Amino acid sequence: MFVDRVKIFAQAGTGGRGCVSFRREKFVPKGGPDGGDGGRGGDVILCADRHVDNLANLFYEPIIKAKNGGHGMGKKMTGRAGADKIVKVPVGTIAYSADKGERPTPNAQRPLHSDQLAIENRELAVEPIVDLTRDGQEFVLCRGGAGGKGNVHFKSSRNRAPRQYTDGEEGEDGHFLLELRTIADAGLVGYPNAGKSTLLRRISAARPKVAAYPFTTLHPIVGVIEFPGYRRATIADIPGLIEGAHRGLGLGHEFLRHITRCRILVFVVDIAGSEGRNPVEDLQNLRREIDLYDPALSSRPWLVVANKMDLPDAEKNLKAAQEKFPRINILPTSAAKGEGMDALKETLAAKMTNDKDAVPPPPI
Ligand SMILES: Nc1nc2c(ncn2[C@@H]2O[C@H](COP(=O)(O)OP(=O)(O)OP(=O)(O)O)[C@@H](O)[C@H]2O)c(=O)[nH]1
Ligand SMILES: [Mg+2]
Repeated sequence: MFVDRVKIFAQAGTGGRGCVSFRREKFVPKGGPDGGDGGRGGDVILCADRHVDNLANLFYEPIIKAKNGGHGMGKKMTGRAGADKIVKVPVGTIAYSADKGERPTPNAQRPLHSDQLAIENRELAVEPIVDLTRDGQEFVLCRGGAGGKGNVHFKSSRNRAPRQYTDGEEGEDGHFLLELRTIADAGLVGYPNAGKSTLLRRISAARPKVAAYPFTTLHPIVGVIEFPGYRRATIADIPGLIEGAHRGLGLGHEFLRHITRCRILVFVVDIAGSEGRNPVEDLQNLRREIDLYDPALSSRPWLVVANKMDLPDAEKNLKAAQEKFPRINILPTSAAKGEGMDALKETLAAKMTNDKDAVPPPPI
């Protein structure tokens, strides 16, 4: 299962209690206080890991607790520190605070509708706490409590047999919303059945499912393209978009969030119009949907892949598209036959190294 939004409850460990104890030893009368401190509680730490590709592990285990610290002991022994809880999350995970006081309800099977989520986000109206964008990046989500003090700390000339101690501090806790925004160099955007997954299979080693029905791809899949000279780029296949996605039609805008962090948008159209569609209109609709989702997205560098060139009518439609978008790079391909793949790869490589286009996407 692919999960890209999840609510969790995290609780760091409580510090151990300080100890009240007195030194007892042969020939050492009134040995004095020797109660040690409590150990610290463990932290809850988020760690970005490129080998994790979604948040499903947290979906099944939304309550995360780190271990408590051990209590202090006699002979000035400090209690053991509570073990940290390290939660592996995919690179591109953003954490928001979602504290409304309640415990997380079991996560709904499918994340809520995007508009609802947008409202929920606005309700939270919070800045992200952290954005984990690098592999191995760590963030302490909840800090463990410090250990309490043992009675050795309370001795003084007037208080020679102190019985005071302090309890350990409570660890931090809270509700958090974790959201994944896939980070890739390029994102494939297109209508269902345009051939996005077929294209990704051709140019990378990724193996998304391909079938002749709409919405075959249900969640983003990232592939790696190798360019000559040991250069590589990541490319994300996003589920098909349809007109009215902003109203929640099809899979809605649910997955567009994953292309907000792609540097280049690759629009894939079925140039043959094989399902009675007009490719030029398709392209305009896609651009509009992107713009409705986030106007900043429509100003990203983009190119068009005119797929299914092996079918009749493709040539004619390609000419029409080129006339309509004269300044845009339109690459004719046939993903099924593997034609035009080298040109596409070259264009992508050039676009990625081109300084002007290589602006890093905004963090969120
Ligand atoms: N004739 C022809 N058929 C193609 C070409 N590329 C893809 N197809 C076919 O189009 C159908 C849909 O391909 P997919 O790659 O699953 O399309 P998609 O864009 O990933 O679709 P969704 O995942 O549903 O959004 C499949 O039956 C492919 O075999 C092409 O270049 N020529
Ligand atoms: Mg697909």
